[in-house]
Amino acid sequence: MGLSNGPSGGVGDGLVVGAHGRDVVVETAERRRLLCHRRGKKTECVVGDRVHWQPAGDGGVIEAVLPRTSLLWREDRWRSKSFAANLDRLLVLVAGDPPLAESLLARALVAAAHAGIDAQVVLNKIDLPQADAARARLEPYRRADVPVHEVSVARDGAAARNALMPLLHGRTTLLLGASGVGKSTLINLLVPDAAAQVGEISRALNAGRHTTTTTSWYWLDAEHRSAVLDSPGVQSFGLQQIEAAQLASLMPDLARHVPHCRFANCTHRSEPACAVQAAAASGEVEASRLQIYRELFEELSQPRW
Ligand SMILES: Nc1nc2c(ncn2[C@@H]2O[C@H](COP(=O)(O)OP(=O)(O)O)[C@@H](O)[C@H]2O)c(=O)[nH]1
Ligand SMILES: [Mg+2]
Ligand SMILES: [Zn+2]
Repeated sequence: MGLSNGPSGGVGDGLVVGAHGRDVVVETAERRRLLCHRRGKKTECVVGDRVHWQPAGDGGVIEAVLPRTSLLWREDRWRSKSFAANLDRLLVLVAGDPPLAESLLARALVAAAHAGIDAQVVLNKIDLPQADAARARLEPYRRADVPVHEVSVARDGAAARNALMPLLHGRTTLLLGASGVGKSTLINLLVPDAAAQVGEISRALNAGRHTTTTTSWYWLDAEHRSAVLDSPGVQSFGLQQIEAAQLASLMPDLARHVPHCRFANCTHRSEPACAVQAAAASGEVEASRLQIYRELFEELSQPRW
């Protein structure tokens, strides 16, 4: 599938499968790929966006970005970064080695809840002894009804495929995980021509170097119905887009206790008759989760400038 011009004349529909700055790779309705440019703020678009484009020169120009069903992004003090638009699902990949980055996991789940995206966890490397510790730390998430799938991508690829393919079928899924958890190994297992797929997009964007900073798009099937998106190693995950007062409602294990706090505006830190703190004291809410809540609340309460 090479880069090509669209039909001369009319406006086309397309899907953004790569983006860097003002350069956007659009897959047309006929499954051809076209390098488009966007003109200004009005047509700012990210991977996953549906767009209208118009032929221009050798490529195209983005005319309009269609309304999104979702947008997942992270925002820290200085900048915000979009992962992708129109996602159906977030899969957070974790492992026992490197040790489970619980703060990253918790943040990703909060961001997904805020964006209205289904989120599930995949514990990889269950062949390693360190998997036991990770499994134990995932227990509060299981109890909060976050599905946790266990795989060993490198040691039992067939079982991993069988476990994960049904989750990906017919959807657009973002794969997120700290560096070293096995994202690339998993992509290569699920997408045999992954290198060719990402190569075509990065050549179009004229930059191998960009592949490490932008979200990559992979089709899982010839019909282009199931896609998995790989986001470059995420170290920090700012949640400045979220109000501190909203936070507890986005953490399902805490949220179920919130209606029982005495004060409607309870922040669950030191107020009397706080049902969240009571649940933590009784062990119903994991201490680590209340701790993460407090750290995030503090962070989101800082003045913004
Ligand atoms: N033991 C074990 N190692 C794995 C497994 N999956 C991936 N790895 C290894 O973990 C390391 C990091 O994997 P990689 O896919 O590059 O991680 P990424 O940084 O998330 O893309 C590599 O050495 C892989 O071979 C697994 O299921 N079990
Ligand atoms: Mg990798
Ligand atoms: Zn409370």
